[in-house]
Order: sequence, then C-alpha cells, then structure tokens
Amino acid sequence: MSCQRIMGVINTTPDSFSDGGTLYQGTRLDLDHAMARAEQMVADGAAVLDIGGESTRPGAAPVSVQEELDRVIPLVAKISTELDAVISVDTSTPEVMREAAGQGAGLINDVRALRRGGALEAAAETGLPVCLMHMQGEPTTMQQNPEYGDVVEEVGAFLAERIGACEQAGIPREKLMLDPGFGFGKTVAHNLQLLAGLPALAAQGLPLLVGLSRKSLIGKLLGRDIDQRLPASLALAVLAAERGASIIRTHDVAETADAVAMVTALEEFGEQ
Ligand code: 9MG
Repeated sequence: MSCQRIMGVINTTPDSFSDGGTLYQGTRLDLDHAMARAEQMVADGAAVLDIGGESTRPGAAPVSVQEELDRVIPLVAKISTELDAVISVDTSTPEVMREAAGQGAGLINDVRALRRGGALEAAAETGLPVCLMHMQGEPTTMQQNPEYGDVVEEVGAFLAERIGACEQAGIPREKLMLDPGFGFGKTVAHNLQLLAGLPALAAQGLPLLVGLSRKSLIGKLLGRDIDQRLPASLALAVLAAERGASIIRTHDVAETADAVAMVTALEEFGEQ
C-alpha cells in the first residue's frame, strides 16, 4: 500500500552520509541496482522518490554540473517510464532542474531554497512544485558553529522570505512546501526546538516536508552508529507527522510507512 506521506531517498552519490556508494560498481553508478532500489521503495509504500546527485554531508567534495546531470538524469528518465511514483529531484543546480523536469520529474527539492544563481528562474520555468529547505551556511562548514537567537522564528522568517522570492519569480504559493532542514546548520538543541516548533512552521499554511532519517542528532543523543538509527528514526518520523509534517523523507521506507500509517489512522479516526 502506498503511503502518500512517504518520500524514499535514493542517493546517486559515491559519498552520501548514510548510504553513499551503495549503488556503485567501482566508480560507476549501477543503474540497474538504483532501479531495483526504486522499485523496492515503491513496493514498500513510497509515493515520492527523492533522487539526488550531490552529497550535502559536511566535508563532501563539490560536484560539477555535468557530473550531477550524469548521475541523476538517466535514473529520473528510467523511473519516470517504469514506475508509478512522483520523482523528486534533490538539486540546487538550474541545469539539473530543467533537464529532470524534461525527463518526468514532478518535484524540485532544493536544500538551498532556490538561492543559487538562476535557480528561481529555472524552477519557475519548469512549473514544478518546489520544496524550500532552510540551511544555515553551506554544507562544508554548516556544522562548525551554528547560532540562532530563536531558531523556530529565524527558520520561519527565512522560509517566509523564500516564499516571497518564489512568488516574485512566478512560482505560486500553492506550488510550495517547506522544510526546516534538520541537521543543516543546527545543533542537537536547535533540531529539538524545531521539532517541538513544527506546528508554528505549519501555521504558514503550506505542507511541511521533514527529513530526520538516520541523522546525526540520533548519533549525538544516543551514541548510535548510522546502521543502528532505525528505531530512533521511526520515533522522530512519528513525532514529526503528529506535529504536522505532510511528507516524511526516509531511507527506510517500509518501516517508516508502517509507523506513519499509525499517525494517519489516528488522525482519520479523530475526524469521524
Ligand atoms: C537532500 N536532503 C537531505 N536531507 C534533507 C532534508 O532533511 N530535507 C530535504 N528536503 N532534503 C534533504
């Protein structure tokens, strides 16, 4: 059963923080393996697949436009012809947005909230919905010393400014969703404050997308390595869904779909 709230993560990078390189054979992306992962995620309940070709983990090597296109576009093209899922392209690069849209992508997920030169115009041209994510700083340095006065208020103000920029560029508000960017220039305390403050961000009236799967706050709070973070990731997914998240971004689709389905069941029961 597909759960409309689940976005499965497919990293086509050799160096992503939790699953980097698992789709590689030597130095080449194994398209058949990536496709098998996508098929499994859809069978497990993902309604959206998020395909990314740039690692945003702190210290990751920068990727050229051509490299990002080569990693992402063949997979977007193949999934769009073979699978029934919305394809989200996880990119900040205008050329990738345009090309992915042409190959059947249905959503732009930009961790830089369309701040890269030409990104607003490219996203507007595609006519696709966009997820605007908050990040303090740049991936290479964002975790060095993140600072906020009131993190919920500042993230909310940033996202409101980006909504305004999108509207000015011709992307209507109805096409936007928002993401506080857990782990992107945030300490553990900032992440927890944002999780508690999700209802305040939901009050902007746009759908919230949340990614907490396997993130380092779990490692910092519980001392768990990446491969031991599933139970805490599920708890965080449920907490986020209860606090108003519409879409949950996850590496572990089957387990997260079941966990979040319990929140959905309770919400639907409450509406009777
Ligand atoms: C690409 N990416 C990695 N983490 C993410 C998160 O938390 N949200 C969104 N929208 N994208 C993310």
